[in-house]
Amino acid sequence: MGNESSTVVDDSTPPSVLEARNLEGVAKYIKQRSVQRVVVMVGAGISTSAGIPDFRSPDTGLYSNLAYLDLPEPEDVFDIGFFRENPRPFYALARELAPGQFRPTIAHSFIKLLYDEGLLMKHFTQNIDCLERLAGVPGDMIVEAHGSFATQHCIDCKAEYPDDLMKAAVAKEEVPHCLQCQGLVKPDIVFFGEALPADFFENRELPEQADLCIIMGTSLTVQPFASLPGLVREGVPRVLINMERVGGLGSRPDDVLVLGDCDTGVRKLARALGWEQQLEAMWEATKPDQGTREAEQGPPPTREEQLQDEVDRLTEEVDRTLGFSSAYEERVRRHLEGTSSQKTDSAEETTRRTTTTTGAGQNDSESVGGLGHVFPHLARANKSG
Ligand code: CNA
Repeated sequence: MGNESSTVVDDSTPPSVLEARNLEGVAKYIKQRSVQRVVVMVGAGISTSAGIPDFRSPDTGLYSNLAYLDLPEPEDVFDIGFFRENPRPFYALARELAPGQFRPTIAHSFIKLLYDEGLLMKHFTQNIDCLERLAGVPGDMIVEAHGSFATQHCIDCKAEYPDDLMKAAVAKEEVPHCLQCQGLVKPDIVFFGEALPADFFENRELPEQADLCIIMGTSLTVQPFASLPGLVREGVPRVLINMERVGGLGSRPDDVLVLGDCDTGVRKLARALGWEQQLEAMWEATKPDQGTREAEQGPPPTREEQLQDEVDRLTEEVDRTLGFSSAYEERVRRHLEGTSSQKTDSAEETTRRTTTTTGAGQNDSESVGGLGHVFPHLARANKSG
């Protein structure tokens, strides 16, 4: 079993199909039952080890950091009504999430391995980072339930917007405007209140045909995606690999709960299947080419530069903590004085309010407080502005 941080929760209910309610039992089931229709369902938690924050993890999740921006609700960053008023927080986030800067995790490679082994029926993802594609999973095996950055349209006249202009806008932290009507342009990511892509509804029933379901890195709180595990037939094992128990998983006799990080969980399952080396080799192949990287980014940092970076990082961390507490104090004070509860209703006012709240008695680097590590470009933007 090794020293995995993951804990297999094995309750007293005897399984009906599995030999045991653990990953060894799942591996035997896969081999002995010639499993061929595995449905995988994932969320932001499979990408956190790539460096992309999820939404809801305490402290590290985007919502705890976006809260500092003083949005009416952190979810508003993905709300179409809010976007119309103020698209900037979304574009700050877009730059962080946009494909091209992150390496797939070993959990993404595990999905590719399932495909190579001929077991994958469909991969349902809520993620917009395209990392499964980068890991080599073919596009027609993936249902991007919440859309992706692959295309973008004007939210008013619906005209398509060119890819190259979009990439440039995201990289430069600019809000792109429609070439035809000057409306706001948004990547075809599904915002709260918007319909899911047709692909989701066309494939939604597939879990009913699955002979195994693997769910990883999701809080299963966003509907209708969260309803997918419930469509898996009784008697078909469902494996949850997640930091926490979610979505009522564990309630059926053949549910297997692997509570811990996705990377450890998939490594453990691969080991039980005798696929460990293949998995590691597959993940290794996702490393960006070292030569190309050096050509693009210059030589690796010297020891002195590394030490300076570490000092800067620690300094930012201290600033961040201080920033949080002074901003909080300020907000409480203003709240008590009854001056802070006004909702702004224009993009300009929202920006101003954020700046006012965060800027009270702080220097520039503190003015984005805890967001520096999530939105470093905001720190730069504030400094230059
Ligand atoms: P969420 O609600 O933030 O939940 C994430 C879940 O993953 C939580 O239960 C965490 O405990 C768990 N988790 C976090 N890290 C790990 C880890 N390393 N190993 C195992 N479990 C972990 O995110 P959901 O995906 O459930 O919510 C759906 C939203 C998130 C979708 O609309 C996405 O578009 C959106 N999102 C996507 C990305 C991305 O594309 N990478 C990033 C942030 C948010």
